[in-house]
Amino acid sequence: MLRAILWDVDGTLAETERDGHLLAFNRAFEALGLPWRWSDARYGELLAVAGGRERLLHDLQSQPQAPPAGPQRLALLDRIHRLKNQYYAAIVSAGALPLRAGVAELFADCAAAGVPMAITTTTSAANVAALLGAHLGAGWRTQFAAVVCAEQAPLKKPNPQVYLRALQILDVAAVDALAIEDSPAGIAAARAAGIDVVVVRSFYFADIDASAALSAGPSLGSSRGWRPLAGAAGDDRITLRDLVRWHQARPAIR
Ligand code: XBP
Ligand code: MG
Repeated sequence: MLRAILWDVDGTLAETERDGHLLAFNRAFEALGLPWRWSDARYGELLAVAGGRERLLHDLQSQPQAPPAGPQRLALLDRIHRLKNQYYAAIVSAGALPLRAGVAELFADCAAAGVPMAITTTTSAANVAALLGAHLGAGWRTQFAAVVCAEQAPLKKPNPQVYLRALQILDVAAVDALAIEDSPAGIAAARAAGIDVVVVRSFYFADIDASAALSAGPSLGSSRGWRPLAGAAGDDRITLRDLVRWHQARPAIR
């Protein structure tokens, strides 16, 4: 029985990578007088590394203008990452990062049906609070039975820690939960925790192999383009009914 929906944040709730973190990283590089910028394409490659700080560390290793490995490099890393998060919060509060289509409606479906929701993300609690506070208001936290972020789950996806912590807090068995994810690392993390996954394709992960997922499609805001088919009840978006149906059918789908 479907007893909890676990939401990834970046790429799933909003296009935060393309329209938030990437812009904010480049603004931080500029503000600190650093000579490099990340292109869309380069950021897409770097997304193979989960976690903004880890991603930056990975890139600094190949930046010829970065300080050599050691305390100086780590201090620069922390300055960039801190400033990036300040710019990210400013982008969010300026209203430049809308929720993706269909997300708010699925939140409402879960609330109406009394299905608990959790946030399961590798980003920080502050970034989550900025995004959800902007869209759901100051009381956003009350809409989620669990919020598990980088601080509570430092082992980042594809490690299953974030999902295992959420299941523990919710007191729900993996088989009774469903994750909504957009990235290969996120799918792997949920599957490693024994949780089935619905994949909503995002800008940077539009063409990923979603064969480990129960279902995949381009947008929660439309029932078109989903495999297995969505909208059986005539809905023109992904509804809780679709999630329940896919979850019930999982022995047949996998
Ligand atoms: C998201 C991430 C995050 C963001 C940046 O992965 O990897 O690290 O890119 O946020 P997922 P921070 O969607 O799988 O949770 O800089 O706060 O890490
Ligand atoms: Mg994601």
